[in-house]
Amino acid sequence: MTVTANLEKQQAVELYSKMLLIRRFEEESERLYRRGMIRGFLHTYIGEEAIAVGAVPLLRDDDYVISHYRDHGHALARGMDPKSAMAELCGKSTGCSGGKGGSMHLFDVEKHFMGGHAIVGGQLPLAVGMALGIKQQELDSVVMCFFGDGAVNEGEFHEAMNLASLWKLPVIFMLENNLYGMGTGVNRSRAGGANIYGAADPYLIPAVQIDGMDIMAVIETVKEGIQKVREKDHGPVFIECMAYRFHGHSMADPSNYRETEEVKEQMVRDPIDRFRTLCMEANILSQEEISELDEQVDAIVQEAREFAENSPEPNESDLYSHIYASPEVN
Ligand SMILES: Cc1ncc(C[n+]2csc(CCOP(=O)(O)OP(=O)(O)O)c2C)c(N)n1
Ligand SMILES: [Mg+2]
Repeated sequence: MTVTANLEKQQAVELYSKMLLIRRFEEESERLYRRGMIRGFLHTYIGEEAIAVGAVPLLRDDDYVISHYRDHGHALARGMDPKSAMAELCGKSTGCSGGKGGSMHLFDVEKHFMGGHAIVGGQLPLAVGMALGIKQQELDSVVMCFFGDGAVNEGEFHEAMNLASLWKLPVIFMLENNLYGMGTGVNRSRAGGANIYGAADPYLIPAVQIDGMDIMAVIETVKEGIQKVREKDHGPVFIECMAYRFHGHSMADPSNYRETEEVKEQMVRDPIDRFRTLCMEANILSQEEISELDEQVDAIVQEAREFAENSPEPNESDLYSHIYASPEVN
């Protein structure tokens, strides 16, 4: 049986369109950054799209997703409106966080997309807290938590793994191992090297490592993981998705710590190219259909850009809303 044997045309259309939407959305956001329309930080997910698109759509509406600052892919895969995401990147009031969060703080409570967190590893204890809430309410929702290889060296990672396992909480830990944390290779920052999934062993959490740039592998593994975690008292699972980010850590990164050869070699694994080839070779999608989908995605992204450009900045009066403390204004 081939990997495409169970792939329906409609599913192929959805997976391809979603991955391409994320890619084109981020390419457009890079252009907007260069034009000064987007300021602050901008971390793209280019090269890693198969992880979010393979995993997130397998969840139910009452499940939760939480992510790190490289969050555009997870938010769009969860169904966030690209217009509201682009407006947020541009700091506009129509953005999902009112234009006050920016690229690293996308948020959509209705869709149970709980951010966008800039502190490396900061989302891990939050995911565990959310899962504890689910368990205490005796619900069967699950929490899918995305984080990078850099987060594994944080104390919070170990605290989160410990409590999630001890209390048998419904968390799917989705490690996106792209081999770098900013400019530092994982072999230079982690005792134990690049194969991280063994870090789940001391906490008795079942763990696997997969090719995170192969969307079919992501779907197969995550589907099984969700099923297990949803069982009462099963506890968490840990999925290490091996990937590579094609661009720098952020727009401010000239990326001169990686050899051009290495990047070129990794680009052969491009998840979108591989999936397109797979669908065409298995006669699931034709060249014409692919071209049509490409055009549709381009139109969505252009609409998002126009919406963001034409949206107003937040009002001065918004300065003091959605913050913890009420400032004393004299
Ligand atoms: C607690 C904390 N320490 C340091 C930083 C600075 N910082 C931002 S991103 C990053 C690298 C994280 O890499 P990784 O978790 O592998 O995610 P990736 O960027 O590769 O997706 C660091 C060190 C931070 N934001 N938070
Ligand atoms: Mg990394």
